[in-house]
Amino acid sequence: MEGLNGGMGTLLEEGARLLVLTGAGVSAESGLATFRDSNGLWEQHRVEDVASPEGFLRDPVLVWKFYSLRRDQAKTVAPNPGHLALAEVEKRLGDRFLLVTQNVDGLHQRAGSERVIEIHGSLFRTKCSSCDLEPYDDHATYFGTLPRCHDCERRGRKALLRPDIVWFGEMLDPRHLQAIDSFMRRDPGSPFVFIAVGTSGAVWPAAGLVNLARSLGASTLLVNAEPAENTARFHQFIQAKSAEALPALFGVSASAIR
Ligand code: BV8
Repeated sequence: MEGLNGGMGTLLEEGARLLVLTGAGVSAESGLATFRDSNGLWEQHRVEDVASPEGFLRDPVLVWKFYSLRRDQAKTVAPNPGHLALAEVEKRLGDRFLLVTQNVDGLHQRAGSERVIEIHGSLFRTKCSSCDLEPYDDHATYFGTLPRCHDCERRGRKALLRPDIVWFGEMLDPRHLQAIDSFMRRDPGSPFVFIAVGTSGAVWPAAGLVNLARSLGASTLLVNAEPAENTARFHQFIQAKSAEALPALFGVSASAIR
């Protein structure tokens, strides 16, 4: 594991590219429950039941309550040293760095990360469930009253607004997948490191990104509190908590972390 054994220094010298994929585990130390912990915590419903188009059709009041609770909760927590270390790495690597997150909580951006692809959408964006209304920033909460699309109403149609989240059974944004693919295939001669952090490897197609990275010659590392479903796909596995492991891994001292 050339790139990482030498630490950040090696990556910087070799002009390596670094793609980091994060999951709910990276936000755990900020106080946000992961999906493995939260299943059943939300109104006794499985996440797949409320985080799906069928769930929204069946009970939009419950789904907006689920996401409104998470909007409120995400506002009360702060980025942790794991988020801040990733923002620091981006400053050092610039366009040789890409952060792909399954998280919808916005904590990476609040930590200062800018080169972020939110492949499962964002808690703090709302879109129309029917028309092509541009998703917009929305920090409001909807308990009971359901927000409706004014553009549709102007056309004489009734349509509910929904969170701009990729639900189970919905396609990921092809533009996101294209951007990830292009980054992985750029400068084929340069060293390429793929690190997954805080993810159970249970959700596809995000769980398959390590396979694409390996096929393109990447050195791959998983940093997770426990073995993941796809641990075997990684060259190296570090069992650790991300808020401790990431600053150490990237040689980001506490002083560099605001
Ligand atoms: C799609 C938004 C296809 C919701 C989310 C094969 C290929 C393609 C699809 C599938 C497939 N097999 C099955 C599918 C269907 C499905 C899927 O993957 N199902 C799973 C359950 C089997 N995939 C989809 O539906 C995807 N869509 O492929 O469409 C298609 C094709 C044609 C036409 C139409 C459609 C869409 C998936 C996106 C779903 N949306 N998020 C929301 O957030 O409200 S996924 C959701 O789950 C979150 O994004 C979350 O991130 C993710 C859970 O994964 P993790 O992030 O890994 O979180 P988890 O809790 O599981 O794990 C946390 C880990 O952290 C744990 O391992 C823990 O040990 C560790 N940890 C905890 N604390 C720490 C820590 N690690 C380090 N430090 C710590 N402190």
